[in-house]
Amino acid sequence: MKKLWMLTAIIVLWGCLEDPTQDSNPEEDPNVFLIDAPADFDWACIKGTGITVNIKNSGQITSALDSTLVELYDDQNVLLDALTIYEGIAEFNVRIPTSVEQLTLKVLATGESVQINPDALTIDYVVPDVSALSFVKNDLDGDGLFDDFDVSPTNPDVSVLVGSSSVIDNLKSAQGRNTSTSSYVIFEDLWPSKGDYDFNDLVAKTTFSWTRGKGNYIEEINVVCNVEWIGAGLELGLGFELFEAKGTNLYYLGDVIADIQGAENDDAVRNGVIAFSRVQDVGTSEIEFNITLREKQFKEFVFVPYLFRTNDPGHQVRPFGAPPTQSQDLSMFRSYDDASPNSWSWEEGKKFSYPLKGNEAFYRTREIYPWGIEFISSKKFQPCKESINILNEYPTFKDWAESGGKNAKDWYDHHL
Ligand SMILES: [Ca+2]
Ligand SMILES: [Ca+2]
Repeated sequence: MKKLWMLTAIIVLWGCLEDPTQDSNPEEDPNVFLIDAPADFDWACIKGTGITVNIKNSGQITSALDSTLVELYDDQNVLLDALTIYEGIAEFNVRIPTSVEQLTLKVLATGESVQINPDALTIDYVVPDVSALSFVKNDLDGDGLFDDFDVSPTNPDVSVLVGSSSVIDNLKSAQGRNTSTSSYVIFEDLWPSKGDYDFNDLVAKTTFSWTRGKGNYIEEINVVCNVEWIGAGLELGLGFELFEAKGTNLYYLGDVIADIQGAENDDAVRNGVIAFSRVQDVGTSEIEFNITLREKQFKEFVFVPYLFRTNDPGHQVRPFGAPPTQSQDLSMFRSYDDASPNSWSWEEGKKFSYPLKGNEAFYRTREIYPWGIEFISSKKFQPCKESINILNEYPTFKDWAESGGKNAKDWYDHHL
């Protein structure tokens, strides 16, 4: 009988250890993270969209605007991207907030602006009158873009630049463009255990700029990374993995980075760049790095962040639905609170829909909760106070998640 009592006591004690929240009633504790999100919710605040612009005249695709520029702007009039028209076509692939409902296409050769739906896969732009076009058809550096549109008319490696890095600030202001928006990533760092959902263990803001050369291929990428908040007691590093992007898909590239200035290559992750290895060393100072690419590798890109333990780089955390990097310790999946798949492959050319959803999604709990969330905002994000969960500081977050991302798409712009 005594043995049975002891066994009962151990079971009760074990129950307490396993679930420290069991005493609190979720209905009564205002700081419990309780969300009933749809099973296929991907926690995405950003959508990848592919928009093909066909330049047309008399019902046919025309090359009348070839070697001139077409630009795409968001609803805040921020330049998203710019492309040289080749054979009457320009193919945009941009990442925009899911809240954006209208984009503006600007055709520089005609000076016309057209409002477009971001979900439109194809746009026909009709040249009103080909005979009225009056631009000078001179391409001094032979990069495929006429001098009057070329940001650097004597440099064959640079025809277009997008963004606001210090390197290109002068050129940008000369063109009268707005500064670019920034991507944010916010993390809970206790993966594979759940944290307190204040999502403030690391808050990083990243701003990308890039140059395009002949054929619209990306030549150089400039990255400015600001750690906006560190709530972590752990020693953490932050890396970015580079992918080619087309619409909602990401593609694994070969080894495309020729040179990095201002940051380190991650030897264990193909096309991985380490912004910093220990956040305590950099604090909230700005980190800027420049990546030079091998020739003609890709036209559109996405960097997916990975948070890692300084002293255990295989222990990583990524935004919901990001696949693991090559250096993630796969044996950690499905341990503690994690409910990710436990295998993945990284071969060149492999594509996947980003973010991965449902049973395919990595870095998710059994309740389909995330450890990391990304968003794009032109406003300054307010990190949550320590151990106050995000539901309490961002009042529309719950509606956003429970509606499967249909409502309150810009929850991150509405702090309490
Ligand atoms: Ca040129
Ligand atoms: Ca040029």
